[in-house]
Amino acid sequence: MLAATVALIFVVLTACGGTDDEVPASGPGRLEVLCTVEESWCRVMVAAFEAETGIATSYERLGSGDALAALRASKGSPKYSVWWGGPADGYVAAKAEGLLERYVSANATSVPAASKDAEGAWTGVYVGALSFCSNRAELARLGLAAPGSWQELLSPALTGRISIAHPSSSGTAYTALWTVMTLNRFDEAATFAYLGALNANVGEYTRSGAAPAGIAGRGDAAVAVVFAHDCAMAIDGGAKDLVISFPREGTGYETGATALLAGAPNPEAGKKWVDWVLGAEAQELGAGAKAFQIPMNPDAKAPALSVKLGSLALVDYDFTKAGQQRQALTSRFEREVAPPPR
Ligand code: S7P
Repeated sequence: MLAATVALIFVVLTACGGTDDEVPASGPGRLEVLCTVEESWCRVMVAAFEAETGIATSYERLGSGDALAALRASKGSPKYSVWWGGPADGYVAAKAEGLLERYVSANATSVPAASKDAEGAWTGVYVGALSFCSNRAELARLGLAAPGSWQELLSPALTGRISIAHPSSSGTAYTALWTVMTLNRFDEAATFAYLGALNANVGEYTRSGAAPAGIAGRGDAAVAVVFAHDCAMAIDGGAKDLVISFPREGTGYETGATALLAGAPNPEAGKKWVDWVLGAEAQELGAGAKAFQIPMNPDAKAPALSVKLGSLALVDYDFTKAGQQRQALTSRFEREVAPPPR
């Protein structure tokens, strides 16, 4: 009798114990992903993960700078369980601020050491290279060839005709800033002298890293500085007048990453997400969403329109150093070069 009463009290207490926000004790639960790639790819991934696991999954799309700001503002109790996409520099900065939870996925073994955090705070999922994405008709009108060096972007003929995102909001633009730092052997004065000169040719700083490809595609800029895969996406989407070129002195590249977040509302579902996005099958879904990044998993087939890294001069891009200096360099950019766009 006593045992039956105790059991009944236990059942009632258990049934009354949850709140609406709590993940059910049984069943797969819910997952919210902080997504830092193009919207179309976020949608495809979230739908496929939900179909595969039965976990009700949603996402919010924010650029790297805005994603970092959102994580800082909700430190310790984010609404998202995982962050997926965006260059690793942002993840390095997030780790330093205690915003990431370490998780070493069994599926991370094939990821090279340079493309993941040594302590498991973030893991690389794709690679992309920075490019110049130019409008042929505009170049012809200005009497220019597709730029083949960072110096050529300073041509007076390009005054007001370059589009690039602002490094405070955009991981793409921060990749460009750090590339210039690397080419200048980390001489900040020389880097900012270059960025100041480039500023004279920038017609518009966008918030989003990929947006300049669309602007150049419409002929509203002659040259966009974007990841090559974002230019390829615009060309594939109909902007046939765009042409991709690369700086011969070296271009920067990104390792797009993923991480479990500190204080994640559903860490178990978050870990499943990290495991899943590291798999070859999930990494091959990008092509269907016209996302032409190079998959990190060696078993995943790269889309035909992916950049061929072996054919490019790449700078020695140090994600750790880049992430550590992100805040200081973007603040200096805001003070000395241009304020962030609204
Ligand atoms: O579009 C895909 C992509 O270029 O977006 C990420 C990008 O950094 C996010 O946008 P922001 O530049 O606005 O932060 C890249 O990781 C990714 O390849």
